[in-house]
Amino acid sequence: GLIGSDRVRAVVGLGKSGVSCVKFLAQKGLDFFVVDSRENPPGLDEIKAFCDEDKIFLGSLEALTKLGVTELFVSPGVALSNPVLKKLAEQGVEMRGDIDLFAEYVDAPFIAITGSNAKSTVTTLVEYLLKSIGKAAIAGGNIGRPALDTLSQEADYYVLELSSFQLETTHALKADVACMLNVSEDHMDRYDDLYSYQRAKQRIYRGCKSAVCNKQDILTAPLLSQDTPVRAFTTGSPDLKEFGLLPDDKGVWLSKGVKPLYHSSEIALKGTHNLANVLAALSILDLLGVDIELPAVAQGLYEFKGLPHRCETVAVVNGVTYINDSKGTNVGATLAALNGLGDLKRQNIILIAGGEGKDADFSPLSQPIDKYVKRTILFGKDADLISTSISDVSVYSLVGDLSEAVALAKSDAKEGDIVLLSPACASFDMYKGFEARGEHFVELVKAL
Ligand code: UMA
Ligand code: ADP
Repeated sequence: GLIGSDRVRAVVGLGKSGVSCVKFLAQKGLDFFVVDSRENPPGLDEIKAFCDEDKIFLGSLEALTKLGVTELFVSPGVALSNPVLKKLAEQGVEMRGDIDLFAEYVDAPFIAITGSNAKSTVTTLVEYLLKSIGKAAIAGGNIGRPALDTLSQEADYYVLELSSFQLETTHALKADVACMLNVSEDHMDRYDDLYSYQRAKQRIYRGCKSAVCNKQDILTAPLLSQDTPVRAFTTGSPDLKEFGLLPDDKGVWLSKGVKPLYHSSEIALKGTHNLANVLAALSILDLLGVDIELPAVAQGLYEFKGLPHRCETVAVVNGVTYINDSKGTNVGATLAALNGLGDLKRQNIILIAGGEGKDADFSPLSQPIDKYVKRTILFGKDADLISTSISDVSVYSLVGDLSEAVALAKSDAKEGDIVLLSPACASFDMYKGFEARGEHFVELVKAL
């Protein structure tokens, strides 16, 4: 059509997001260029059917400066601080992303979920609960299936997991429910400080119809007009309209205000951090107008056991429990795992950590390590760096790889102990991703 016909678009990056943008724009009959800094980007073969070869520029982003572009769809893996992009932005070129395109075209209600941790768990749980009550729900975004790809299927609800990188290039999200779960340091190799990272995450609330935030994490608090409905969740006792926990002698009740809804013993997900995740999911459903006391919701909570690689029990060998938390790729996740699994009466955990630290500050780990960990076993690129943060409080060993780490953990562990892989780091120094690292751990444990 005429609208936007004067735009000159380019898709920047040919990973999963770039490929989804190419296919989507092509299906809409819109013209675009494609640029990737790599000579041989992963999505190249997949886009050939949707894009003429003379529109594809590889090996550098420099081509963008010569194409007269007005609008870019920048992949999340490409930093907006890239010098070429920075210069174009200064010249008024719009920096958009796949999520902005999704928001422009989606025609069903959608939920957007961000946070430093628990995004995938809550996204999957919301999708699961909506399906349990008979709704067609499809999850996508940072969780792995690009948001635009979900639009090829009709749905009652789309459930998007969004990263700070995706939100940086999203200008008008207008989610039906926008939820920020928590903020703790991550990706400090891409941000100047915690606050610029938090500012990116706060964009989730732009134009939203309703919002969910974490009462115990001020950085998640939305700035919205008074008439936008907001639900806060907390692992403390809830005020009116809040979701929280009310204790009894056998555990806690997940409650809305003073009204108990579910007992913690009925919920398949374990650990206080996971109860927070369930409360967040219930808050979202409540804002969608779903009756959160429906038997189908109860059944869903009873069944949903969480995702692999997130505090997943692998095996109990000689009375020692081996737990795979390979998705613990930042300090906040490892803190949650230690606080969730630690025994206040003794140091019961042997922690295996390390990898690509993304310029994180590891010092917050020292307190729970002091409380709960009897030995820390470190491997990977930033093992040394972590050791300097914990050497005062913990016995630690530096090992060459995960297989040495598991062997050492086994020789050290006594009945009743937990061996926890929760690296507080990304895996890319030694693995293709957190899944490969977690699968390697599972393999090593199964061989014990
Ligand atoms: N790259 C270049 N040059 C380019 C373009 C990309 O070198 O011109 C590199 C990037 O530096 C990066 C890699 O290619 O190392 C992949 O980047 P990408 O933007 O092409 O990634 P996609 O394949 O599109 O995958 C992205 C998300 N990846 C990132 O944000 C890095 C995926 O999240 C997401 O599942 C997918 O879109 C679908 O929406 C992954 C991730 O690691 C799981 N996310 C981070 C996290 O969860 O911590 C934010
Ligand atoms: P994300 O998609 O944000 O990475 P995941 O659900 O995949 O979130 O979980 C990532 C890591 O965070 C896992 O190690 C998991 O055990 C941990 N985690 C889960 N829930 C919480 C929470 N509420 N607070 C902190 N960490 C959490």
